[in-house]
Amino acid sequence: EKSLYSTATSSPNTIIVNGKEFETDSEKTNVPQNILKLTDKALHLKASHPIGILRTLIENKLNSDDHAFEVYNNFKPAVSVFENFDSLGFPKDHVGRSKSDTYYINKDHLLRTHTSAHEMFCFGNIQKKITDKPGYLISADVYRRDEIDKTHYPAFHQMEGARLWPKTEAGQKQLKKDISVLETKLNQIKNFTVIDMPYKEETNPKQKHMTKEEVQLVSTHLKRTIELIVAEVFNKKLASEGKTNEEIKSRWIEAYFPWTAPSWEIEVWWKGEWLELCGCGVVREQVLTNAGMGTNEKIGWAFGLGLDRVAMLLFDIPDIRLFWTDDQRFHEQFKENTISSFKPYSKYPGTIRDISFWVNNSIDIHENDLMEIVRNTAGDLVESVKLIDDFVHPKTGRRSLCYRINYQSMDRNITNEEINNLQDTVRANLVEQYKIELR
Ligand code: FA5
Ligand code: MG
Repeated sequence: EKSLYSTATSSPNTIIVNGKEFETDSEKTNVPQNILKLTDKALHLKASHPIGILRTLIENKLNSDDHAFEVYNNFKPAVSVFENFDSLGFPKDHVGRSKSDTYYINKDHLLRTHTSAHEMFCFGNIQKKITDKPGYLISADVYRRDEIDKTHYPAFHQMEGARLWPKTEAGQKQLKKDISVLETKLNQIKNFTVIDMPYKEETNPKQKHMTKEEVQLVSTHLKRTIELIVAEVFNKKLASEGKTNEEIKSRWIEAYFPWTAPSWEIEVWWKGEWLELCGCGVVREQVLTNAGMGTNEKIGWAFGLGLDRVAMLLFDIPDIRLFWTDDQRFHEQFKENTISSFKPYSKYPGTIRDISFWVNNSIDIHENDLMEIVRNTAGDLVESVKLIDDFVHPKTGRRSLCYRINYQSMDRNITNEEINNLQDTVRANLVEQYKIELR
């Protein structure tokens, strides 16, 4: 019998991630081969790939004058549960830790779900004076078990940023100076508006060890930094379309992250909707002390920005799966340091297949489990999977689900026979693993 987790390159009880071997276990291991294959892609390092172009654009902007940020772009995606969750203060029962949301390599290791997994290490480098820069930027691929559609893929990219100042009078003076540099730059950008609200401690509590003024200063520097990134990126897009006078509108909303307080998210108005770009906040002291710093030593901020959706809109990319294609007709369209508009090379028609079944009441099936079976079977030939019917039979009390799968290739025609085979495999796997009854 073929196990989901066995590979040609390793024995059944181990898996290899970026050349490193890990023991698997029956309790936690749930990372499939088609996801492991993505861990070697490093799209953010490709200078003429949209993700790489966007990363470089933001790095250059942030490091343009004072070079305050150490840049880390080579962290591998296999990290410890401690790095990804514990070091950041995630509660033990946080949903993000569940197997239905996260790809586990084994009980102690997982594919990072966000670049914040490296905060402890990078703050540690500041503490140990391995770098003399007060801030850092990390870009990397991250992994989450998720639904499938045009804007969701189980792998995407984030850029993490952070910056610290000494919690002293001299530190505050420096912080004020740094803020005025940012404000001068922002004042020169005429087509950018931000909706922001005064800081509200009741709904977005600060940490006890910080004064109100410290929170005010750190968060002002944080917000102005992110606003500058947003203005830069969206102005590049407008310029590439010759629409330099168009308004860019963004807004700040309150948020919550276990390792920042207070916390926010920024959204940008684009084509009629608010697009969530980035979560951020004032770094909690626990993260700094976990990295070896003393209490009351430093204060600062951190942010985590999603690169894929921004790249989709900057380069007019209609489907997030295109980033991962090997098709040259995609790659030949992009050039280093250049924002350009993607021209779809061909569109093959999709084919819809529905699957209806009675759920087995004694075996839990999470929607992400179904997504994964579909993806393991059909890979990037799945365009989307959607729940179209969910009902409970009034007499028997049994639950019936119906999912609609759209099979579509970005680069070739798929035959009916091929789709039938895929669909049969999906059905058989569902029966075998979740003991459902097909209808
Ligand atoms: C985080 O991942 C936090 N680590 C961000 C952070 C860092 C907060 C440092 C505070 C301090 P969140 O899950 O909201 O937060 O993801 C951050 C960004 O990644 C989102 O704003 C969004 O732009 C992007 N993102 C999240 N999920 C997806 C997805 N499935 N596909 C594409 N982009 C996504
Ligand atoms: Mg979010």
